[in-house]
This record gives sequence, structure tokens and C-alpha cells, in this order.
Amino acid sequence: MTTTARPSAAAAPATAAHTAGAPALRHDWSRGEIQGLLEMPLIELLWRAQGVHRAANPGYRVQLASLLSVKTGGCEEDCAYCPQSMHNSSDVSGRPELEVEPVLARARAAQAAGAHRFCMGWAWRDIRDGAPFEAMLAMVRGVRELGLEACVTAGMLSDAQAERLAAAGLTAYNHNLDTSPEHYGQIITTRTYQERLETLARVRQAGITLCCGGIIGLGESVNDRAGLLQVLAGLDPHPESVPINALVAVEGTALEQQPPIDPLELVRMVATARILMPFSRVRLSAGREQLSREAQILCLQAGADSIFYGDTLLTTGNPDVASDRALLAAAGVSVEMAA
Ligand code: SAM
Ligand code: DTB
Ligand code: SF4
Repeated sequence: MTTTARPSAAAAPATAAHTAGAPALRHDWSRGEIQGLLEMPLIELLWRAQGVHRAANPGYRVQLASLLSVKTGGCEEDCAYCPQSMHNSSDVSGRPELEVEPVLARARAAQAAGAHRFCMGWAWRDIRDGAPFEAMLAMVRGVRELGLEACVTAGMLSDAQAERLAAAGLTAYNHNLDTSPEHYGQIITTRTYQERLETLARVRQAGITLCCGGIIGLGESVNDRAGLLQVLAGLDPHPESVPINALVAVEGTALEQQPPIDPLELVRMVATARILMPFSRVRLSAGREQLSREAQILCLQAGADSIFYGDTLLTTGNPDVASDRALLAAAGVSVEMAA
């Protein structure tokens, strides 16, 4: 298997404009239109999503992205879903921050297991200059030298930090909007939606691709889900990667009592994201352990073209490598290979 040259969401407009039958790229979807997609008969929604998916991504391959938590727990933010927030009794503090070499050893192991992207997380409100940031830059350089894509998620950052990350070769920065602007205040009070948007703009300005998505199962309405997708699709260019998470309701978090989502809601969210953002990678993210094999395959068919790969996400579990290999084989899909 070889690495495919995939048109980036940023490069797509010119491509789309010159390719007959290519899906239209729009940034002006109304919330009503999006809600209409989310609520349409499922079989019709799937047909629409598959049509867009096949036209936009003819060399369909699933990207395997492995995650590692470099700095775990003790985060000042009050994200109601997050096991790493100091405001939640689930917070795991006292775990030492990982150093450069052990992180690179994990990246090599992830690559050997077949990962194409290596994502590293820091439970920070924002990046501060100093030794931990210098270590982050060394990790990014090391991951890139292996030939893997490198992604960092570490909260807010400054223009100068974004530029240094870009210079280190960072492929993508993950920063999620999580939910609609209206529902956001129910979930996080320590940083605003506007601050999130400003962080995304800084990442873009530095020339780093964006990984930005959200979570379903936070007690939001379908209109809120449409609102989240409207903001994401309104970004120009679209985020190159759009993680769709289902809440992992961790004991001790403010959302521990949330009922699990119906897996078909996740299928609808993936399908709608695919229709709105044809060339973006739609990543089926947290919550896969609660999904049947069949529900996951339906998500792939609805347009998901990436999964988190490896036994753990940041602090919670994920299907193991063997079962994911079996899943992909059962679905008959190929995966992206590192250079
Ligand atoms: N602190 C950084 C930040 O918030 O940007 C990076 C790490 S944070 C854990 C990354 C993302 O993981 C969050 O934005 C959220 O979307 C997702 N996440 C965290 N806890 C989750 C949970 N229990 N279930 C589903 N997704 C979760
Ligand atoms: C994203 O959207 N999901 C990933 C990744 N980006 C960093 C994180 C999921 C975290 C799930 C809860 C945990 O494992 O702590
Ligand atoms: Fe901190 Fe990120 Fe968790 Fe929010 S989601 S509490 S910012 S680690």
C-alpha cells in the first residue's frame, strides 16, 4: 500500500471548481438546512453522504491516528465532560509529564503498528513558554522525522508559539469547538467560544492544518448539533480534520450521568459532516468502545475516513489494535501508510 496524495481542504476549492461533478464547497449553510440533513430519513441521508464521499474521496483510505497524553490531568479549565479537569473529581493528578525520548518511543511503536498520524495531548488551558514547550517542539520534530504526521492538542496558544510549532513541522493542531455557541456555556465557563475561534485563526495563520470538531451526547439538542456543524463548515477553508466524538461519560465528571447516545445519531452526525465538508477528514473519535462493529462500519460508509488507533485515547479506553484491524478487514477498506 502506498501513501495517497489527498487534496487538502485548503487546496480543494480550486480543484473542485475545475472538476466536473465534484461536490460543491460551501461555507454558507444555514442552520435550518443542516438540521434538515441531520433529521432526514436515515437511508436518504446515507445516500447523499455516500455520493459526496465517493466523488470527493475516490481513493478512499482510512487514516489511523494514535494518541498519547504527554501531560495528564490537573487542567484549570472546567470542561464538564473532561476527566482531566481540576473541577471534576475524576481528575488524575500526579502523573509525571512524559519526556521527549519515551514519547518518541511510543511514536515509533504506533508507526510499527500501522499509524499514519501521531497525536500528542497536553491538559493545559494554554501553552506557556519554557522547558515543556521546548520539549513539545522536540517531540514534533522527532515525530516528523519518522515520516508520521504530527498533531498537537494543548489548548490556546500565541502567534509566536504557533509559528514555532509550524517551523518544527507540525502537521495539525487539534482544538475543538465541542458544541454550538448556545450550548457551550452549559459545558465550559472558563474560556469563551470566541477565544476558541481566535485560537483556530492563529493556527491557520501560521500555516498549520486544523483539526477541529466536537462531541455529541452532552445534553445538546439537534439544533445545537446543527449549530456546531454550521460554525465548522463556515470556516474557510474547512478544517482539514473534523473529529466527531461521542461523550465518554467518565465517573466523577459533571456529565457522568448523561445517557449514552443512540449510535445512529453518531452516524447522522458523520454523514452530515461529510456532506458539509466533502474534502475534510471526518474522524470517528471518542466513544467507539461503546459502538458495535456494524455501527462503526455504518459510520465509515457515511463518510468517516479516520479513526483513533491504539488501546487508549488520552485517559479512557479505545478498541485494541487487533480488533480495529479485524474491523477494517471486515469492512474491506485500506489504510493510509506512512512515507
Ligand atoms: N486541553 C486541550 C484542549 O482542550 O484543547 C487538549 C486536550 S482535550 C482532552 C481534547 C478534546 O478531547 C476536547 O476538546 C474534547 O472535545 C475531547 N474530549 C475530552 N474529554 C472527552 C470525553 N470524556 N468524551 C469525549 N470527548 C472528550
Ligand atoms: C478529539 O477530538 N478527541 C481526542 C483528541 N481530539 C485529542 C480526545 C478524546 C478524549 C477522550 C477522553 C479521554 O480519553 O480522556
Ligand atoms: Fe483541560 Fe482540554 Fe480537558 Fe478542557 S478538555 S479540561 S481544556 S484538558
